[in-house]
Amino acid sequence: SEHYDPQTLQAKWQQRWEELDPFRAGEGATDDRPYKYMLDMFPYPSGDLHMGHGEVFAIGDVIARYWFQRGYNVLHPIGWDSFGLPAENAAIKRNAHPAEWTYANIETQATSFRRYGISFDWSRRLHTSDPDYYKWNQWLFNRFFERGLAYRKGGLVNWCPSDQTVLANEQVVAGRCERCGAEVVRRELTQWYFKITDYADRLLDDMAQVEAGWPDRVLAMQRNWIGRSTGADVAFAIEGRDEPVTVYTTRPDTLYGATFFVVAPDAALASEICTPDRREAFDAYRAEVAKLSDIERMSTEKEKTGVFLGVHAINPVNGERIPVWAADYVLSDYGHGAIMAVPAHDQRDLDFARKFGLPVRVVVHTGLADPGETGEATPGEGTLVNSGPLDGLSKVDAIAKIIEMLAAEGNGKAAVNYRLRDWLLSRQRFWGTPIPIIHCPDCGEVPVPDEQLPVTLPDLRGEALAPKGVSPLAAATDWVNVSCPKCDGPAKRDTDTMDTFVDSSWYFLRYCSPGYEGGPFDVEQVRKWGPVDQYVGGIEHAVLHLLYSRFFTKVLYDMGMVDFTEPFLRLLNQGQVINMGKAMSKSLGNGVDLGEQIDTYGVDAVRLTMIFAGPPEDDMDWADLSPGASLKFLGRALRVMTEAGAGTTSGVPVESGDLALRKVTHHTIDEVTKLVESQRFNVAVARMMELTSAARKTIDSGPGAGDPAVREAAEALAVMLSLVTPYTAEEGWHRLGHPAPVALAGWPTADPALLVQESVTCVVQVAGKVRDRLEVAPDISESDLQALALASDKVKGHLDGPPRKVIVRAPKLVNIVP
Ligand code: ANZ
Ligand code: ZN
Repeated sequence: SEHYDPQTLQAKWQQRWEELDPFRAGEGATDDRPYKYMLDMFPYPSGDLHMGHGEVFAIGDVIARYWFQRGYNVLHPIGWDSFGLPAENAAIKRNAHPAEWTYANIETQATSFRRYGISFDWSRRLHTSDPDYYKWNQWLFNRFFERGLAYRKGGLVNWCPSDQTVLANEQVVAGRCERCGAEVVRRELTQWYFKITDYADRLLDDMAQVEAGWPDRVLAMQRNWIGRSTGADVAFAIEGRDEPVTVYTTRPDTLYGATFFVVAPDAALASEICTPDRREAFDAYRAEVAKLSDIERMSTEKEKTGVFLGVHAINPVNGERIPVWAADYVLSDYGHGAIMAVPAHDQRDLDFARKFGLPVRVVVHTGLADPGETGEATPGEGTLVNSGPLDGLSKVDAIAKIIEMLAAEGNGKAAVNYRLRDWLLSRQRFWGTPIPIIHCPDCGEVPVPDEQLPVTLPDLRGEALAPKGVSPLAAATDWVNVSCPKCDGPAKRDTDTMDTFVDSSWYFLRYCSPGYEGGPFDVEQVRKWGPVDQYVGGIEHAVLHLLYSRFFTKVLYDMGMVDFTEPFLRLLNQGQVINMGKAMSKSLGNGVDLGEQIDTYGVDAVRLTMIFAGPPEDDMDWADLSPGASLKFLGRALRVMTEAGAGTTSGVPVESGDLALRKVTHHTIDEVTKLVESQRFNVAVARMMELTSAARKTIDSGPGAGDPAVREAAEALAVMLSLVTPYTAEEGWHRLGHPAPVALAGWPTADPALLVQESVTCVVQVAGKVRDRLEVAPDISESDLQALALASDKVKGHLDGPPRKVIVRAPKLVNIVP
């Protein structure tokens, strides 16, 4: 038998595929195949492809290749998310331009992708750092600006002291920079924002459209991030202040239990109402709080701190005077930056009350012990007490009634609140899209006119890019100083660049018409291809990228540019590849190298190992897997295809072939089809392996390789294997005598006549004696079999009432104890 050498196969077929270009998405008017859009999250060009890429793209390729085989017109594009900090840091180190590192890495990855055999349409390749891509980021920014969805404001922002740039809330994970892990601090800065909060309700409500297609975990994370809650706004008068102060509460039913009032120390209100004798204490406290992150401030573990501001608030329902404090656990940019504190029913309020000796008043009787004594707040359901007209009501009824009462007096109303904040998009770094705004002393913020786009980056390199807290662009004075597009007077360009998440928020639309010059994308093409049918990528994007893309899609919908409101119908989050328990990543350097694995075992064995390791969502430990065994299997599979190709006697109809093998083949086709559709790719591979063994058996100890059933099995195997191991499948298909590539051979169909399962004889015993024999399906359920046995006349004749016990061992035995 022939030696199986993966490297030779790779060289041969990679070149053939490049000539044939079989994966180009069809655009012709005559192409009436239905459209499918398969998208993998595009890579960041940080170096060569790693094991994680190996996995995502192997999974995505199974889906894309299946669709090709099913006769769809498939769009399966590739591009690079090529702006960002690592390129800039590398450029500083090497005294080079970030583009040099970036585009060299892109070429490395592109070469690896070709070798990896992914079914991309290479003609649609894009790089977000190309001016003809980022031009459209700027164009879109201008549209957002016109619609009031891009605006500048001052305020406290998240600042990464190591990367020397601001971060969006979404990029701060547990108080640290999502990218470099440094502890994030707060800084006062004026920055550009996208008004994603305008879309909060739609971002929540439209999730119904993807409910069935997205992992529950991701849906939950998005819901949480948006964080819609319902409750009431309640106005409290503050003694000595003309205007009342509004608080947001999810529990207006507990209003009679408010025993103090808390203002965020960093809110303007705190400083405004603080009395002179408390000023010194307050200023010192505020300075301390400024050092803390929101996460630290909100932590339930943290010791409560605060200062009394010297004034009192008036409870609108009972006129009670309650002290006003400043405390860090109240955030300035959430709700209204002030709260009514109800220590009996809110744990943080209770911790604070106990620390500072403030009263605790139970207003909802829950049946649990007094929080003032136990230190455990009782936030649950119950019956209202100590609450005047609310007494005796349930929580829900009390909420409705108090809102009615407050509204009648003009002291409050029902309200909705969100955790979501606007998307901060300015970055003080170089390698990104310049914000297309010109600041004019007379005209203010003036967008660069569309016809002058793109605003390209000035040519800076090396030291000039070193982080210094202001954008490196600010130093490029020739670039910065321009004349105002409106009044022609001297003006300056905005020197910040956009968050690179802007680039990835719409790249999937650009793929539909990558060279289009009339706009970010050709609306007609997007109408044909969009939305993405299947998206594959990592869980780390559960909030960031996916939320931003959903937001962009909705804005583009409102602009009339797309006709759908959700960009990705189905989402698959692949598991991680780990090595001996440790997550693999370039930065940690504890990984197995994809290139080395391929050199040793070949592309197909590596891809097969990844797909066969388990369900695509599960993590896999490379140390537990055996690419060597995959390689052996591929050798066996190719031998079956080779022998079938050489052995077939022509002119013998397949119907006369070995029936047992034919049944296995058709069952395998049937099952693999269902398994691929339900994304159980590992089980599909197991079935292909079984088919290979069955064909081997027919060759060796059955009618032999010349039997037409062997050819039928080998051809089905080649097509099914092409989803996972394209090189082996292509070579096998070729040896079976087919001149055209296997990738477009067409998916095999199972003959229903060959799927009928034979019956099994089931013995029915009553009191240990055989009383009947039933012919049943081998996969009959226990309950069906029991019903069938009890319905038998021969059985009934030996029972004079309902049996005491029925023991069912499907499909072969039912034992009845009368
Ligand atoms: C009184 C109360 C009584 C509350 C009670 C809760 C339980 P979510 O669900 O996250 O929206 N809150 C309001 N603004 C705040 C701010 N700026 N910083 C910190 N906490 C703030 O939470 C809403 C609840 O969080 C509000 O309801 C308020 O406390 C607090 F038994 O008001 B509650
Ligand atoms: Zn001007």
